[in-house]
Amino acid sequence: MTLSRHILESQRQAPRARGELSVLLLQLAFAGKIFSHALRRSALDGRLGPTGDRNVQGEATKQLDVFGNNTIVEAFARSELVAAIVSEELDEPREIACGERASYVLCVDPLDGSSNSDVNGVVATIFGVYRPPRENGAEASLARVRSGRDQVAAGYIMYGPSTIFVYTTGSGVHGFTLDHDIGEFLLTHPQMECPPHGPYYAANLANLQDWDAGAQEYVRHLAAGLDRTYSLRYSGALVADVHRSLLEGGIYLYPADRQHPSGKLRLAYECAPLAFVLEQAGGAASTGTSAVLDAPFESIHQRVPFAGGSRDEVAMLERFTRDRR
Ligand code: AFP
Repeated sequence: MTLSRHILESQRQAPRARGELSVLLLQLAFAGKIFSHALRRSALDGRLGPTGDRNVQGEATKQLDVFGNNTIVEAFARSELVAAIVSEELDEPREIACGERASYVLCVDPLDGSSNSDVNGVVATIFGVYRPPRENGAEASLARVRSGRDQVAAGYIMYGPSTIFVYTTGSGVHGFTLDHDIGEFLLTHPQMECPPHGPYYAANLANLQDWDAGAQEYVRHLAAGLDRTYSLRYSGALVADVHRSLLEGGIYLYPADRQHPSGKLRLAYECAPLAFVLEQAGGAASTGTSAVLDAPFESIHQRVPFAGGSRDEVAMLERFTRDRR
């Protein structure tokens, strides 16, 4: 089963669908193939290392951040598929010429885990496709998005030993592995289900002293292995850690800390898309107090505390947070 056939078959389940979302998803997969090819050759082609610039968040950008961003923007620049692209690497949303008739806004983190890129570690592209309410035919814009619940599709492309495209349109989560020989994503992980609990936790423990008391006690509780034994796995790429939780169970968390009082991860193009995937697979994602998908949108690069993975571990974190408020 190719990704294209899978997307077209899902489209048939929605009789009023006009096919635009299908083409949009296929265009993302196309960008993923280009990026996957470039990543495999990045050391050979001199694409590793920093650019010397900083993005709007003040983070040093890598050449691959710029390449990933340009690949996505070019894949949509002359299409009428999206009205705008919001990206971690763009200060402002990129309005797409001719996109004014489009119903969707695309939010992307082109290169999640960029600190891994120079050490041949796992990196990923995260995407959320939003359909904001359009009163009186107004143009689709992120300013009209109320929360992550306005997503109609979300997923990620993970560039590891193999390249995997994982997506949801609200009817389960499906994973496809790129067969480089034939240039197709093929269904390898149908109807992914996140185990209700699992043996892993992922967090940057260097920040532990700066978290709120609930998060600190929660992680100490997991590490002590009082209910079950938990092993620490932290890759430096949110997607890789969430993907592990999705397949084998467990939790990834990046709580607020002194340096990041609202958390480090961005709501529109990191947390909400992964929350949609996790919920669709039977897992959960929380800000520590409520569902990430219910967090109201305020600005394009807004950050939130994030915990995502198996529903038992996420519920336990919420209990610790509540008890220490
Ligand atoms: P980038 O998207 O800028 O690469 O950020 C990576 C990330 O958001 C997430 O993927 C990691 O889990 C986390 O940051 C790593 O942050 P620390 O280096 O502070 O642990």
